[in-house]
Amino acid sequence: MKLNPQQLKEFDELGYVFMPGCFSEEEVATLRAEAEEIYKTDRQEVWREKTGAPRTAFAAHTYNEAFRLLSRHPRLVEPLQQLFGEPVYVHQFKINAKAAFEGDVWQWHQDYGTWARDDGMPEPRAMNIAVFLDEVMPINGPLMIIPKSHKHGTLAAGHDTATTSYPLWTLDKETVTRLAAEAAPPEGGAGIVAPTGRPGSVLMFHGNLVHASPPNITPYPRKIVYLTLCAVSNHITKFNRPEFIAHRDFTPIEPVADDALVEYARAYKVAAE
Ligand SMILES: O=C(O)CCC(=O)C(=O)O
Repeated sequence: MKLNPQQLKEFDELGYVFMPGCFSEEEVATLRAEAEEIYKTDRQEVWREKTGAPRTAFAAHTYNEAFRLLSRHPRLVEPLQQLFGEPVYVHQFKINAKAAFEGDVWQWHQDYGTWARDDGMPEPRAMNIAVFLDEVMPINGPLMIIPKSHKHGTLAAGHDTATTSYPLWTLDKETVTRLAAEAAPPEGGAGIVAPTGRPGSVLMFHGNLVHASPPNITPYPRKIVYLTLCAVSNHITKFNRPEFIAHRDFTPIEPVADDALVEYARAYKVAAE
């Protein structure tokens, strides 16, 4: 699958492309069920909120077949090969839980800020692709983004190791206020958007796009997979973080067949009956 000229224009201008209905409910239901099972394990890759609720599960594509297929899916991989003009590899893979009542905040940040400072990634030629596993609503801790903020390069940031269980290079309030004011429509309104939608929706966003998410105090969980793909020639040069957080296998991804997840979901259903 390739991005069309309109999507390429939007990506350049706004820093993101939102694709509702990219995966069917049949494809996503299996991933959702598998994610719940992974959160129950005590693997080192499963990180928890301060309350003990799951926060994120790293690297599930290395030990779970459904997520392996997702990480190589042509609907996610081919648009990035197109944008970067070369093969890509998996830099990071997370299933963020944002658990009902307990999912904690993600402070304002740019992903590339962390990849550059912690992992020595040379250029912002890597991107997060968010795949919604649950319905993402305005009320259950959606991802919030500041359109056009990717045009500002990599901004000054502080290393936040205190407010949540996951260390992150975060932006100060003045910077976020300025960027949101710049992005606000001239007729008035907010300069921050929160794409919402059904499970199976996909959001691709530039590595320098500023984003965050609030806590989830609702009974509705909000699981999102973040697949981070990096251009192979732009691979990381520092190995400070554990391998399961910042991967060191720079082998180009060979996409699987477009129906690989449906086939897996059908076989999974038969096995469960
Ligand atoms: O899951 C979220 O709400 C935010 C995740 C995020 O910002 C990230 O992984 O960089």
